[in-house]
Amino acid sequence: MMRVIDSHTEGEPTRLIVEGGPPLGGGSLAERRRLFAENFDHFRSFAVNEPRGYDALVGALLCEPEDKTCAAGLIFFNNVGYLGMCGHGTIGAAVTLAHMGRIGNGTHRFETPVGVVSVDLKSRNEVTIENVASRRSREAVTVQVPGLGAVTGDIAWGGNWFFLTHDTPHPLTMAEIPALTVAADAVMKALAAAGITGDGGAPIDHIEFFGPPVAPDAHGRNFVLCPGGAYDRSPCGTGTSAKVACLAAAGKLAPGQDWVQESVVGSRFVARYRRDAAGAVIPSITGRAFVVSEAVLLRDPDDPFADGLRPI
Ligand code: PYC
Repeated sequence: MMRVIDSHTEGEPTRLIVEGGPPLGGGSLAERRRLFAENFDHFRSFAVNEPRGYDALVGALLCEPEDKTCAAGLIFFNNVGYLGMCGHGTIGAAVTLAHMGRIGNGTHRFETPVGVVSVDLKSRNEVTIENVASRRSREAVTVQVPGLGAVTGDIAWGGNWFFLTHDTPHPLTMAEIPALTVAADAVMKALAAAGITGDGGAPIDHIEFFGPPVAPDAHGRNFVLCPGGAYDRSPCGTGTSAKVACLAAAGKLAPGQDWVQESVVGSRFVARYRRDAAGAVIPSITGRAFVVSEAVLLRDPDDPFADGLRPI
C-alpha cells in the first residue's frame, strides 16, 4: 500500500509518495537515489507507470533529510528512471507539503540528490524555488540530425543536462506536439550517437526548443522533451534554470532581471538569477501548483502488472 498526493505545476504533474515508499535508510540523498535505482526500482514503476500512472507523471519520494536544516528530502523519478533535480516537482511538493500542514508560508530548504534547494512558499499555490548552481557548459554545438540536418545549440546544467536550441523545426504550438516530440527525440539520439554529452560524459537527456512567446509580456516559449519521451507541460524548472545560465553567460540577462518563460501549453514560470560568492549563477523560478488528488495505490500479488508496465 502506498499513499500519494498528486498535484500539477503549471500543467505538469507530480505524484508525491508520502507513505509506503522503498526502505532506503539514511545517508545522502544521492546514495539513497542509487539504492532506489539498484534495489527498489519496482517502487518507481509501481508509482508512475501504467496502470496507476502515465508517461508524463513525475514522481517524488518524500524522505527524511540528512541535513537537519532541511524541511524535507526529495528524490525525483519518472517513467524510465531518476532525475537530478526537478523544478516543477519541487514547486508541486512544496504546495503538497503545505496542503498536508507540514510547512507554512515562508522559506524552507529541501534536500535533493544534486544539492539543497530553497523554497519560498508565498501563498497556498505560489512558490519561488532557488535552484542549484546552473551553468552553460558549451556554446553553439552543432550536431547533424537525421531528417533535420544541422542543429546548433548550447549545452547547460540546471539540475539536469539540457541541449537548448533555437533551431526549432516546427512552431511551438500544442497542435505540433507530436512532431516536436519526434524531432526532439531525434536530436537526443543524434547527440548520443555523436558522443556529445554534459560534463564528465553525463548523457544529455532533456532537449529544449525555443521560439517567440505568444503572450506580449513573456520573453520566450519552449518545448522540452524529458527522458522517457514525454514533453514537459510546464516551462520546466531545471530547463528554465539552464536557459537563465545560458542568457547570463551570453551577457543577455542581468542578475535580478526577470525572464518570463512560456511553455508549449501556454503556462509560465518567471525566472531570474543571482550570483553566489564564487560567481556561479543561482536561478530562482516562480510558478504555481495545485493539489488535484489524494490516493492509496494498491498491489494485488496476482496482478501480472502489479509493479506497473515496464519495457522488457
Ligand atoms: O521542472 O525541472 C523540471 C522538470 C524536469 C523534468 C520534468 N520537469
